[in-house]
Amino acid sequence: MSRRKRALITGITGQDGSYLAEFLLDQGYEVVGMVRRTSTVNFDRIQHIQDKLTLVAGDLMDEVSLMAILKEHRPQEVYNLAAQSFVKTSWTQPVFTGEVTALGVTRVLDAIRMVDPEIRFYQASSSEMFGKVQQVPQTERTPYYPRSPYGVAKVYGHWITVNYRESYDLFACSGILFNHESPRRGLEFVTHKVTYHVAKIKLGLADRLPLGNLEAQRDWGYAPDYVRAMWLMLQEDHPDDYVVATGETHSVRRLCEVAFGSVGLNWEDYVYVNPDDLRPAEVDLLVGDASKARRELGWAPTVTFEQMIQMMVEADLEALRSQRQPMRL
Ligand code: NAP
Ligand code: F7E
Repeated sequence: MSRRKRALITGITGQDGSYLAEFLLDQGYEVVGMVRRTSTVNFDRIQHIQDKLTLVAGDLMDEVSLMAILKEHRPQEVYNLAAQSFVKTSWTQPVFTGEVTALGVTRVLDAIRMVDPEIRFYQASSSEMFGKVQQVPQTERTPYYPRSPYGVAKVYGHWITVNYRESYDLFACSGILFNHESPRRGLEFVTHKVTYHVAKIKLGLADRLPLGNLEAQRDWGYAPDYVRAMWLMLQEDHPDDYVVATGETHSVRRLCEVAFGSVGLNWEDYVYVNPDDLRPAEVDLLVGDASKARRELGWAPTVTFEQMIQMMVEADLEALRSQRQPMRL
């Protein structure tokens, strides 16, 4: 029997799943990735490492598939990154979001309880749980006030993780991660929407960028830094919950300034407010205090907001110049 550690990642085809898979492979893990059945393959983020992964079919909607995967592959660590993760869609698909993003967590936890309660479990909690913030900055002790069906679902996923830890003594951790981005970010999220349009405008392929609320403020970090924090949590002696954030916040307006400025353009010449991009309820300000993760995990971010936005603009320019689709177009 192999002595390499084995980890299961749900959501491996997503932004974080792909970076976590790379990170765990580098640490010497065998990586099993759960993918859902689709009519066309969507492995663009993991194509470059696909031959090093074991991909298995399953779905957070289907507990039978989760039990079977755990029984067959026997991971020591499970990272639950799968979710309906786009906040805006959670208003138009609130029940589906609840099924996957909330109840899906219980399905994974219960499969672990039944198949192998020694498994260490990571739950992808979110700063969206703070919503209409009750404290600035937000810590592990800040009360939750979610502002979207997604945020509400994540609060459920968070508390069921705490509950299974306390009820069944599972090694279950929850990372309360603030927004984190990269060139692999889905194009519907605001950072990548902006950097992709900047690249198109710079190359003469577009001339306008519609956006919603320019005043919203977010604590934006770099995704590869954040997946390292997930792993660190599962290496601790005791399971716990941690905020992961940079401690800096920027508005969407500032994001535009930095992204357009990086190619010598003035954002005000191109951006306009499109009412369709506004949300029924908004999270106005997020800024996290990651002191606990710094102190207990030795975690710190390595890439600044400005560096990350520049990196995303350059990746989009390069993809467009070589006539490739950027990730997840
Ligand atoms: P993402 O790019 O949207 O990836 C989501 C993943 O979940 C995809 O692999 C998707 O598969 C999979 N998935 C969706 N529904 C599923 C289902 N029913 N069964 C199995 N898999 C399913 O999200 P991300 O940015 O990597 O985020 C990872 C996790 O962290 C998510 O839980 C998200 O809510 C949470 N989070 C993200 C952030 C952030 O800023 N990125 C911050 C806090 C928390 P397909 O490829 O087939 O769609
Ligand atoms: O919006 C504003 C929008 O969609 C950020 C997910 O990963 O992080 C993410 O959720 C802000 C919001 O991310 C547009 O109103 C303005 O205030 O990039 P976003 P999000 O909603 O913060 C959390 C932590 C998660 O857990 C989620 O899974 O930007 N905004 N104009 C816009 N947003 C979008 N998408 N598009 C616009 O045109």
